[in-house]
Amino acid sequence: MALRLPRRCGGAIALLLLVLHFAMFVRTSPSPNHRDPANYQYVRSTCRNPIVRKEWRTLSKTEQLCYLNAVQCFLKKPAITPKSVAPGAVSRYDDMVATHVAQTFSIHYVGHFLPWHRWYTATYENALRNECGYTGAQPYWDWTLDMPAAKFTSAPVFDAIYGFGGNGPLIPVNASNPFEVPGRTGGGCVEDGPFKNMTVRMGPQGSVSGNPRCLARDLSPYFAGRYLGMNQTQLTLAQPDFGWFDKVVEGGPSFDASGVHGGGHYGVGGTYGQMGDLYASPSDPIFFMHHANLDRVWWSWQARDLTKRLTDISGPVNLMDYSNTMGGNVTLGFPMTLGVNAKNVTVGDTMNIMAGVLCYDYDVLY
Ligand SMILES: [Cu+2]
Repeated sequence: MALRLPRRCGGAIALLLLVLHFAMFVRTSPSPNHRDPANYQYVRSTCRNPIVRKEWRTLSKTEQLCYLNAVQCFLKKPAITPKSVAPGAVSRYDDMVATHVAQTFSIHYVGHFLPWHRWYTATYENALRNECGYTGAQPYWDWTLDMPAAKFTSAPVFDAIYGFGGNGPLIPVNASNPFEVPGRTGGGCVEDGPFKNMTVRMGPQGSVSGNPRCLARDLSPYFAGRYLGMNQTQLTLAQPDFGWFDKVVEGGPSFDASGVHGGGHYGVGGTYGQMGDLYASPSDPIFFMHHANLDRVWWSWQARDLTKRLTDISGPVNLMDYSNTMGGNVTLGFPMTLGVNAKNVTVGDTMNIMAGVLCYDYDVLY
């Protein structure tokens, strides 16, 4: 199926600027959601015109197609990762996945999990804009709007034309497989949508040598229903400090201990889809929609008390080392890298989405 190309993605710049201006004008009055109104303006001191991230279903059809078109472009751009680092990387998209694969065990279940993925998502957003002519902001997927579980598979993000396509056909799991995600319904190659013929190359597991395969999904409405509802999101937002907040977002390593993070990954990726692969999960373009919303959860939490939470960071340097037996806690000066994809930054550089290396906002916060 050919992707229906939007007629004028770049030509919409003037209109977009108008919309952004309007959005900014609207945001100068206290918003209906939980921002810290006394402090929300000062955080923008070095970022006068943030691009505004919006929920997928609120974009116009043209905006949706422009975004999907930019992702297709990025999938075709040649890789820049040296062959010695990721021999199998062919596209710029592979460059992004490769750096996630290579760092898997140093960027999850650590204090800088959220900062690293904030910088990673912003870098992807910048690449779509700078290298593929996209003029909008990274959209987000607010999964709470697709609850309860019975509504999950009809979420707009899974639309075959104005979305990322849907599930794969059911592939049974051997009964002894310990990684059988409860409620899984697919597992095969995605059968419709713009990524039906996408070639995934990085992974599985830690491999960056190139293993061409299809994009697979294994939707579990049941699993999504357990972790992606407003109740779990509110529980997350109610945490008193960053240490607890991050733990509740990430959850534990087993399916039964997931938070909103695992809810999106296993709800979409199940057992056989890339979204369920801790290493190669960014292979599914829906990854960035999910992580933009996780970032929005974090920013929503920060915005409720900016004075404290623009600098509140903690959590282990080493994987799951919550009692610090292997090392210490992450601090604002902790360095992070995305390899060839972006300049190196520190955790502190990513704490404010409207300062320094970051300049975006969200239309609505939780
Ligand atoms: Cu990740």
